[in-house]
Amino acid sequence: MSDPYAPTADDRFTFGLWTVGNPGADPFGRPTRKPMEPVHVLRKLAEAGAWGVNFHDEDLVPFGASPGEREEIIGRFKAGLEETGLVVSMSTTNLFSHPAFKDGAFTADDPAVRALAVTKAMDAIDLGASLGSHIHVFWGGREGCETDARRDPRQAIKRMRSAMDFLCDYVLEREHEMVFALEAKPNEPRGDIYFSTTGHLLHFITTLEHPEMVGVNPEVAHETMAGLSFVHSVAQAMEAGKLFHIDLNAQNIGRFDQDLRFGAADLKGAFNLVRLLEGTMGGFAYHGPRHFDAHAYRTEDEEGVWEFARGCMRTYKILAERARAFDTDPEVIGLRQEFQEDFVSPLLIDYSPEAEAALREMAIDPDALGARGLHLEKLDQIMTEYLLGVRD
Ligand code: GLT
Ligand code: MN
Ligand code: MN
Repeated sequence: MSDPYAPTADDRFTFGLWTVGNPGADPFGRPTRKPMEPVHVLRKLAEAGAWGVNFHDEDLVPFGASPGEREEIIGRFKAGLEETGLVVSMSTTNLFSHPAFKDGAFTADDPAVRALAVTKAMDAIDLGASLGSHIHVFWGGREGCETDARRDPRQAIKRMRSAMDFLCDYVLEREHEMVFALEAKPNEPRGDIYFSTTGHLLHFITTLEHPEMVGVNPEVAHETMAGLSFVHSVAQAMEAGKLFHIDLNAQNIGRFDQDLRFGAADLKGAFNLVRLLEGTMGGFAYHGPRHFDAHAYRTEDEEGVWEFARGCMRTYKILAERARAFDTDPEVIGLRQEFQEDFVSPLLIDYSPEAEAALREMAIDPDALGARGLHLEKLDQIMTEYLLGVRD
C-alpha cells in the first residue's frame, strides 16, 4: 500500500532556501553545515515531495552581485524550477542582515537607510514576480529598538505605513499580481520589535491605502514567544480574510526563536492549528501555501536536514488525518453540538426594541447555568487519545 502520509502537490508544502539551507550558526557558534547551492535545494525539496520554494532576495542573489552574476544565478535557478516542477510560492526582502539596517529599514531615522530599504524591496518584489511569486512577505526583524530614547514609536508606525503604501502602488504600477503578507515578532534580533503580534498588524493593515493588498503571515514561533495562542491569532486572521501566508514551525514559550520542526513542541497546539487550517473544525479551510519556516537542529548534517524536512510534512499530514478522524467521531460531534439550538444569535444581529424585549423576557436561571458541567474534560481527553493514536 502506498504511504498515506507521502506529500503531494495538493498539500502545498513549501520551504525557504534559508530554512533547509540554514547552516546551523547561532550567536555563540559557527556554522555546523556547509552552505547549499539553491539548485541542489530545489532538487532535494522536489525529491522530498515539497510543492514550492521561497527565498529572500539575498538567498538567491548575494548582496552586491554584478548584473552579469545576477543574470547567471537567476537563469540557473529558473532552469532548476523547470527541471523540478517546484513553484515559487513566496518571496521576501532581506532587510535585516546588512549593517546599514542595524537601526531599522523602513522605520530607520536616517532617510538614506529608508531610501535604501524601499529600493531593495522594489528589486526583491521584481525578482520574486519574475520567478512566479504572488506573495511577498515583510518581516521587520530590525524594525524596533533597544531604547526609545530617540525615536517616537508613533513615527515608526507612520514610516512603516508610508513604505507599505508606496510599495503597494509600486506593485500596481508594475502590474504584478502580488499581495503582501506582514509577519510579526515580539523581539529578536531587536530588544522590542514594532507590530509585535499578528493582532497589531491586523489593525495596522486597516490604516493602509490598499488594505485589500495586504494580509498577514503569522509564525508559530513568534506568536508563542509572546506567550499567545497561535491558534487564536490564526483564527482572527482567517476570520478577517487576512491569512495570506503562514509560517509553520514549533516553539517553546519563554525561549529564543527556536524555529523547530513542525510538531516538535506543543503537539496539541499543532493539532488544533491543523484542524483550523484544514477546516475539519468547521468553517472554511486555508488554501494558501503551508510553509515550514523552520530549520534542523544544529547537531545535524545534511542527511538530518532532509530528515527534518520530511518530518515537517509527515507530521502535518498525520495531524490532518487525526483531525479528520477526531472531528468526524460521532461522540465528538455530539459533545460539540451541545449548544446547537441557538435562539440568541438571530436576536443579536441588529438592535431593536423587540429584540431587547425578547432577550429580557427569557427566563434564564444564572445559577443553573453556572452549576452545569460542560463536558470539556471529556472532549479534551478524547482529543488527547486521538493524538496518542489509541483512538480511531
Ligand atoms: C527570518 C525570520 C523568519 C521570516 C523570514 C522572512 S526571515 O528568517 O526568522 O521568521 O519569516 O523574511
Ligand atoms: Mn517566519
Ligand atoms: Mn522564527
